[in-house]
Amino acid sequence: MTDTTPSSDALGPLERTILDAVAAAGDEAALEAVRVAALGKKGSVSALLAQLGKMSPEERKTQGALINGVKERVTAALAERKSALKDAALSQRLAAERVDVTLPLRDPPAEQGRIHPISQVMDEITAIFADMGFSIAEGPDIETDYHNFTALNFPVGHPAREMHDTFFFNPKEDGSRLLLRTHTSPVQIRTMLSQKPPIRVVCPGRTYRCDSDQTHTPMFHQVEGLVIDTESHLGHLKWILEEFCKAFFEVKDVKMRFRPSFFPFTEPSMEVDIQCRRGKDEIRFGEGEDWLEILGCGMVHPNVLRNCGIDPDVYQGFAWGMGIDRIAMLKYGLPDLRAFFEADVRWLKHYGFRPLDFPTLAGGLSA
Ligand code: 2U9
Repeated sequence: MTDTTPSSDALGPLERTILDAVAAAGDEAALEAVRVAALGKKGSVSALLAQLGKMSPEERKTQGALINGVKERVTAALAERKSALKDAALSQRLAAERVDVTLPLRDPPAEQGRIHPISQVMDEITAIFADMGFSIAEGPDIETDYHNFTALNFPVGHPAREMHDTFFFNPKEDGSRLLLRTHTSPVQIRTMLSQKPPIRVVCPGRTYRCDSDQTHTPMFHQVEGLVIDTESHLGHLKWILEEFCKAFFEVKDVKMRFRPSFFPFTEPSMEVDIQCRRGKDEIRFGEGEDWLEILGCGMVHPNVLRNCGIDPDVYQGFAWGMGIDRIAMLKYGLPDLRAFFEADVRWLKHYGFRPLDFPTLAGGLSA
């Protein structure tokens, strides 16, 4: 029978090898591999323990004490290394996930977004008229020839139709053709067709004309207003427009000048200038000797009332219209009309308005 008894001399190098491997294990997975190789079912220390059964009682006593001593020290070393590796992993994770709570907060999305100056000016204008008791009405951008022209007293073939440089769609089978509305006036036509007087509406929206140069863009914005009642007259119109201009330009007083003009849908028709002072780089309202044209207006033509089923012998009213883009540029000192439509976020960050600062007459329009 061969002697399988491990000598204490053989146990020493084995224990050192295992303890070195324990110390060298760089993570918990490597350490587990060392444990299995030593103490697992087929491990080197387990193999030694398995031999105890074949020994004489005397040998078993001495060898058992030696091998179990190795097993205990290896087990203790494994536990100690495991705990050290856990601590190191935790320290590493804490360092990687470090948060500096003293850093300033990043702006939430609602603070970063900006309202486009045109939207801001539309909101300002509608806030002023809503405060006077007007409702806001909207309608489609794609209109019929009837709502955009015929109902507004533009006779078929009349040169005023040509002045609008209309974008037409291809004609339908019946010869009729849709168009991109050239003004927001069809919204008032739709309002008069669907509501009975008294009517007080303002209609903000996009409008389109086939025109593009330094001061015109093919898509632009308008706000129009309409009042229909039994006794509404030019005195009311003048008061409304004066109150509007004072509120919009945020001045105490403003002089206005009404000049005769022509529109097919109003009679009489007028263009309105407001007093201003033109400086080198700025324009001031409510002072100075210069004039700036800001809107057109007039008494609604009896034909327009008739076209909407309203009896002009009973009802009368007035209307006005203004372009928003130009007055937005004037009010907020925006130098270039084209920038409105370029969607440049750097421009919007500079000229845009904070979304939570709503324009109100009490809180300030441009606050
Ligand atoms: C109805 C009846 C009458 C709206 C009006 C104007 C005068 C006007 C221009 C201002 C600058 C258009 O953007 S602009 O070029 N508009 O001068 N608009 S009266 O009159 C109406 C509207 C609807 C049913």
